[in-house]
Amino acid sequence: MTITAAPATESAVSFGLEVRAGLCQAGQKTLPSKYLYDPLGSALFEAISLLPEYGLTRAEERILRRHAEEIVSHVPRPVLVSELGSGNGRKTRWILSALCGREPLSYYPIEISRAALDSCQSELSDIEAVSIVGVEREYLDGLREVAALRPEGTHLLVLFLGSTIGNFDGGADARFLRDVRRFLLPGDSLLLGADLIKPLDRMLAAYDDPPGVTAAFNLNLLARINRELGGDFNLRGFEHVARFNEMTSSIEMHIRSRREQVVHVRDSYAVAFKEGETIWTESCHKYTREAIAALAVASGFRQQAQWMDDEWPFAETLLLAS
Ligand code: AVJ
Repeated sequence: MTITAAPATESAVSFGLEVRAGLCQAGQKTLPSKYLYDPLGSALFEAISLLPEYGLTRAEERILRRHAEEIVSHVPRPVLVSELGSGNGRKTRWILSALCGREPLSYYPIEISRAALDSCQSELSDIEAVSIVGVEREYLDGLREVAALRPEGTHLLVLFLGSTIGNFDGGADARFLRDVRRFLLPGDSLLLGADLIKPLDRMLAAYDDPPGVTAAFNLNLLARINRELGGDFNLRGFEHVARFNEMTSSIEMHIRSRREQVVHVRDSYAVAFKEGETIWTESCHKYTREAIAALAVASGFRQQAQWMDDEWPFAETLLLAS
């Protein structure tokens, strides 16, 4: 298996630049959620997926395990599989196993987290007849590369699981899917996992668990800035906050400053916090089935089929590029 790796310096530079931009802007401070997944953050997310309160990952795993055969029966062959944000690859196993009958299959997971790519490759290495080619890139850059190397006559199946789509807030989800659609041809498909809206107490508990795993996952972003960018955040001066924004139908994760304080990143800049001021670190949009259907149409897809879990409202939708 080959790895298309981003030059290490390039990704370190964009992390530094995006952190600076997000912390120094006027108004609401922000940090991009994609940076939550360093090796420790990826391990903490795996722990989150085991929490009784966080049913999302298990719900999707049940759907894919139960319906993999039916899902792939809708996918035109021959097919090349790519995945936007594979994580540890555990959910993908069911799709890949269902797809690889006798003909060999190529699978291109796209991840900016090298740690996730490594665990994905070892998780899935036992599936014979699948060759895994990790692509260490931002989603759209990676998809452009994968689309360029598809053999003529081969269809693309793009997996976008785990409700990562929900991290694109404020209409960015439709824009992102339209960008994905541009790399596809009619007959290609997109399997989209989206978490559905559910009672408020259940949604809040999923993002603010009693043992504090999600809090550690969130605060690790500050620890990462300390480790990689020479920041001096005192993590005890900050706390995890999860709230539901009714207007946008999103859980928002923030990191709140417990007091007035000043933080430095290297010697190059200082960031002042007021007591109670927050850094917005993630949005997790919660969909209705109607919203998913509208999103599909708005971004150039046709809804082919949909599967749901009966314990935890979650929808897996197969979209066909129209
Ligand atoms: C991996 C993006 C789907 O939005 O639920 C879990 C990340 N954040 N707990 C989500 C997450 C806090 C997760 N996704």
